[in-house]
Amino acid sequence: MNTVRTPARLVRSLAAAALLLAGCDQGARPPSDPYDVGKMDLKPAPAKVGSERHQGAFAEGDALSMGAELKRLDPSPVKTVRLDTAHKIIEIAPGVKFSAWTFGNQVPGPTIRARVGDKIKFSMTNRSDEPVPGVQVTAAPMMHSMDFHAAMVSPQDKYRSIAPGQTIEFEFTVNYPGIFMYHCGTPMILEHIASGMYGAVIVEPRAGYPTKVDREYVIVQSEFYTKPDPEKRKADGAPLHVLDGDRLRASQPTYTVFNGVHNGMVKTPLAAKSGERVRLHVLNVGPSKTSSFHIVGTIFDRVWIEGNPDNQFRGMQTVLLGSSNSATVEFMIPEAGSYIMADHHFANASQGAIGLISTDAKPESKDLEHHNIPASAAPSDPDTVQGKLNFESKCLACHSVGEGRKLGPDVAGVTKRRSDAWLARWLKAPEKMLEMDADAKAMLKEFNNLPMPNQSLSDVEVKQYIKYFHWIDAQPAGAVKASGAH
Ligand code: HEC
Ligand SMILES: [Cu+2]
Repeated sequence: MNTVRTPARLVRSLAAAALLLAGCDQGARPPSDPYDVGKMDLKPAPAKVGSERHQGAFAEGDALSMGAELKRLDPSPVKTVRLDTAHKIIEIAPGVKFSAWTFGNQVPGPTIRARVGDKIKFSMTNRSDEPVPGVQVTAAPMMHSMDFHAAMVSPQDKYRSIAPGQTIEFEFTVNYPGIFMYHCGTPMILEHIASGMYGAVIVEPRAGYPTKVDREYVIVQSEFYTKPDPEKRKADGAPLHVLDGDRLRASQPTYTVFNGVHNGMVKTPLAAKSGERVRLHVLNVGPSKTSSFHIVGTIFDRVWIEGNPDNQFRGMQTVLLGSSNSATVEFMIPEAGSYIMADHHFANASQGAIGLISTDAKPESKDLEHHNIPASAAPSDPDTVQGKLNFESKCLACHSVGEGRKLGPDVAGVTKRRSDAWLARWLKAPEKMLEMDADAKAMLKEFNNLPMPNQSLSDVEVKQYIKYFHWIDAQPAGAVKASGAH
């Protein structure tokens, strides 16, 4: 374009520029760079490695979401996060039991949500040497580590490998907004990632997102490379599958999935209503394939590449994600229907990278698929729902619902053998009850003198667990099952 500038205009613009410069001279700051390294925390304290092992739940922290549904941002500027490594048999497709290595006892690991400027206080015990309740076969104990793409730290210090039984602790501040992968960085990294050791950190801009949405979910795409166990071992009566090293090195997955499950979220779609605006945080962890993420029936109004609103595209049909690339996408659900999320590399979709966002979905059941818990009756009262979610994240390591005893008793029927007052006292301070209450003492004996650790529960949480227990006991026998060890 040719704009002819008259001398008068030129003079005016020069004068304006001069004024601006003069403004600077008088102390007015230029617009500040949100990524000014001067304001970043780039000197976190050295990591600590110790031999005291953590024994409670494998994942702990208010900033964690366990499934596709993303919890609201926890307002605390310091996020205390524990993700222990554990070996576990997971079901990646109907009947396909896979010997996985995990963060937080699930694949993908829990999602951490934070805001730019927040400090993450992270700790992890390598518990790969622990027997999994109810399962005979697990992988041999081994070294593991944690590599956070959301951090700016010395990898030699923070991301070092720790031995079974060791605990590592380190802190870092999240300096950039985005959706960042985390994964195990212990050689062979490819094997550790392909075995399930990954998850997402979602970092909001300091001032929040520029748009408002009705729903928010996280989708993690990944590949599994499996073969039937050459030793023909079984898990829960089904043939065990193990990592196929040849397929892995040839980038030939057997399954490509969303949130750890073949056709993840087809049986239990994500919920949305027509007219609503939905935000999806999509991370492709690979380890080796690219995703062409698409939703049949709508258009991405906004795409923030890597989850940072500074990297914005409008009106996109797909978003291309290499290994460890991510995007936040926002779109409308126009009319009633089931909108299909798929990797538009259709070879990948045919391996299971498919899910639904549906106006018919029951919101209460959407988290179930992810936990490998059979979809069954679901509560609707908010306290009961919260009690259930908390139970699934904090208590399933030691308890089941209707699936028999694990390290602790099966909680099905607990409201029939204990009063609410007894349960409240127990949940608040099991160690005190074990000192003075005869029933508690008898129970301790029955459970191999393993005392239930105090779970530091608030009164509200205690009330929610008790409500959930009452809800379980009001269902027809056998209708509710949760063991977390499938
Ligand atoms: C590390 C394992 C562990 C974890 C985690 C755990 N518990 Fe327990 N729990 C036990 C054991 C073991 C017992 C049996 C009593 C004992 O030996 O201390 C028990 C007993 C109980 C009982 C009494 C059951 C009965 O039959 O009367 C309830 C209720 C209970 N736990 C609830 C919970 C809740 C809720 C959580 C999660 C917030 C939880 N537990 C987390 C190990 C655990
Ligand atoms: Cu590892």
